[in-house]
Amino acid sequence: MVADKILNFINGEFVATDKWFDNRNPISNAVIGQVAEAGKREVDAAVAAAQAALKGPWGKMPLARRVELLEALVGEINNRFDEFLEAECADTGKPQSLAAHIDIPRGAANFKVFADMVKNVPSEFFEMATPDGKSCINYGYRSPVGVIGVICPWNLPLLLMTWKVGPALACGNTVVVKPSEETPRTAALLGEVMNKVGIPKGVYNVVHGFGPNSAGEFLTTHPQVNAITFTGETRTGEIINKAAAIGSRPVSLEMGGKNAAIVFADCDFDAAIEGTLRSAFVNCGQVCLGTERVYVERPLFEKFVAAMKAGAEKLKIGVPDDPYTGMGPLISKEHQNKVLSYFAIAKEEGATIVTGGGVPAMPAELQDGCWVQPTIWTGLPETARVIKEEIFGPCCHIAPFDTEDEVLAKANDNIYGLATAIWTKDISRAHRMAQQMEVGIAWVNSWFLRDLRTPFGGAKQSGIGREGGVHSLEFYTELKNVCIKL
Ligand code: NAD
Ligand code: 6OD
Repeated sequence: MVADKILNFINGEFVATDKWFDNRNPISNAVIGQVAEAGKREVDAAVAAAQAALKGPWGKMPLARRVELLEALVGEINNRFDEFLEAECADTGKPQSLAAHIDIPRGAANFKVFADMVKNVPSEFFEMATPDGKSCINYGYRSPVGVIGVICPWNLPLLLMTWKVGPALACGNTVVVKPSEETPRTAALLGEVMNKVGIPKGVYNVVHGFGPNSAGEFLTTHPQVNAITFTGETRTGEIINKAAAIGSRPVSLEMGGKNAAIVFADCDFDAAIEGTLRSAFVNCGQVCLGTERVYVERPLFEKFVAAMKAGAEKLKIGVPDDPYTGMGPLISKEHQNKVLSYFAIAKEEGATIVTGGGVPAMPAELQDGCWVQPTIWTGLPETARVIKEEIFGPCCHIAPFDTEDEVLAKANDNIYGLATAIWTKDISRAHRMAQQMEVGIAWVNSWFLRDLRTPFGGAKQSGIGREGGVHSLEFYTELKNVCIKL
């Protein structure tokens, strides 16, 4: 059941405040709940609870017990799968078929993978001869960093929150989470799960609110927060990076992208179309790794554009519980206005609109929803704003290319460097291209295929740092060298 009052979760208790903001469902823009906004007082209480848990039961807990509790969390998320699904779809409007396949299972898997990781990860060891003819040994010992401030976006709310909270807790830290103001439900629901499985009070805290002069700013500027991990827009990441500089606190920033797909004429055509349709339109184009620029080798260009158009026009736009829905709404009216403004800019810049470019006709009860059409453009110069700037909607520009050098130069000519998808059957070319792309993640003949042991993060203005596998351990632990003279 979707609750209509969404509360902060501090020291194991649900906490209301005297300031509320609306929670809306993007399919109709209807208000479906009220969220208690955390002020300075609640953020202070959450950070104090997290510090106390660190020095108390959580900090003193043996690793094996911590791992058991994290595994129990996975079981309990799965027991309450339908509640998480309903909450996530109420906040985002995304198709249940998508959230049931990606958001909720990954929300659980993020705890399992990092519980396994901390159980099994080895430590480095060196032995050295000493001048007195004896020796010493050195080994690396990992301690938690402390209280981690976790600032989350709205596009994959549970998945991207637990992607941080899973490794943070596995490494013995405590957390204060600030979900996006658009998507507060699953973070709050996870508080119930924490209590149910017996995670000690204060280990997991949630404060709701906005960024500036609200919970986000209060949390990231709090001197008792020992490290900050953030996912969101690059502009916001820059503000958080400045806040983290006070007190020299570590930051991990996962930020915006303007990802290019590169399609060679020798590709598996059907796979390239399926992958590019998904990377442009899944989650209504609101995936940081999604493709907004597609470069297609000239002999394949016309056929590729025609197949993309057909695929986009086949997508059923609809509500979450319709099993045939292929695409839901954008997250909010504000974001709809932003995406539509880029649709207008594309027109002004002289784009050929292959398909879409507006708002779809919807039934009366959904007319105020945040809908846009899947949109494809061609014909723009590389300098066009819709080719340079992140839109974060269901749209892409498709351009032809003739040579590898040409396409590499175009694909890399952007301030962002998050991800790419390269489609070719030539394995040497695949390696050559992947190695020269200025990105954190290069997929070949696939997209969003994730092994959580691998490094994840962005180059250039797409991010600072890597998480995933042992790279998460680097961020969420303080690595100490212990040197013992024998
Ligand atoms: P956003 O930057 O607007 O908000 C993200 C979070 O930051 C929210 O919780 C927000 O309340 C908070 N925030 C805003 N201002 C703040 C401030 N001054 N201090 C502290 N907190 C503040 O991003 P969004 O609109 O929620 O998400 C979409 C963006 O996220 C896109 O740019 C997308 O590319 C990016 N993203 C990146 C990744 C990645 O892994 N690189 C993943 C998902 C989304
Ligand atoms: O799969 C992940 O771990 C991850 N961080 C995905 C990010 C998607 C961005 O929207």
